Amino acid sequence: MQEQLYLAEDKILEAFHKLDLDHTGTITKQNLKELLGDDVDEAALERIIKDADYHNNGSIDLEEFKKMMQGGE
Ligand SMILES: [Ca+2]
Repeated sequence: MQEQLYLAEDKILEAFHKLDLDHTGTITKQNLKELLGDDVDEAALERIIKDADYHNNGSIDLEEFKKMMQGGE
């Protein structure tokens, strides 16, 4: 059980670092844009950020990302 939890945490961390292209410790709309390409819908990106942005500061930090990945338990 414990090991499974740890593994999940590890995977989340890995995913977070992949998305945080400029290694600022937060995932921004700009990060997602660079990752997904310029033709992606700006409003869709804003929605993704807003969904996870519990602190309402316009970017997703690790804490917020974890919450998003682990869902509302
Ligand atoms: Ca935030």
